[in-house]
Amino acid sequence: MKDDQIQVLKADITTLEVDAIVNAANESLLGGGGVDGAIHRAAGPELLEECRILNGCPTGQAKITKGYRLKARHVIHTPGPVWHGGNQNEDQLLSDSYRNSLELCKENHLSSVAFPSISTGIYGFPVQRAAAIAVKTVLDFLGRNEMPRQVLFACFNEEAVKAHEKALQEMS
Ligand code: AR6
Repeated sequence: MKDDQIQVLKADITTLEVDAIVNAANESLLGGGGVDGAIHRAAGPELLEECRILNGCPTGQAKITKGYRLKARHVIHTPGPVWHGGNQNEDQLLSDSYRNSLELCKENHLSSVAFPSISTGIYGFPVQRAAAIAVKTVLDFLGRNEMPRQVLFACFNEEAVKAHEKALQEMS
């Protein structure tokens, strides 16, 4: 794996110029708070119009739209799991969110994608545990597929940066 294929950044994901940014959405896909609210504000109302015709999305699955006023060409919307203590399939569902988002990149020939730390805000998933799942799922996928070529972890705070860097050091 090339050194720059995975990067951890402290960044507002709405500012990134990549082929796709991933939205930590909810099953309605009709917007919300956190990164979801920020993405909808930055993309403009056309994003919500396109989301309305998608008829929602189950937890762990992913759907793609255009990026509208964002610098990113596309938004991949995935509802991660709500944390219920760890015994309700949360780890698998979080991995599914990452893997299904990466599958959409592959299907749509998207080279670069940025992820927020899915489920670790309003949905309460512990950050270190989530980062380990995120990094493992991305490494597995990149090891088996040509696309995407570059994955960015767009962390909103220092705790998330440290968690992803630690997971990367331990696994790569
Ligand atoms: N750029 C990057 N990361 C961000 C940004 C941003 N602009 N804003 C927040 N984060 P959350 P969830 C980080 O709560 O836990 C919504 O209402 C944040 O610090 O956005 O998956 C949806 O509609 C945290 O690390 O998403 C759902 O109802 C991470 O993004 C629910 O929240 C995820 O936090 C989803 O909850």
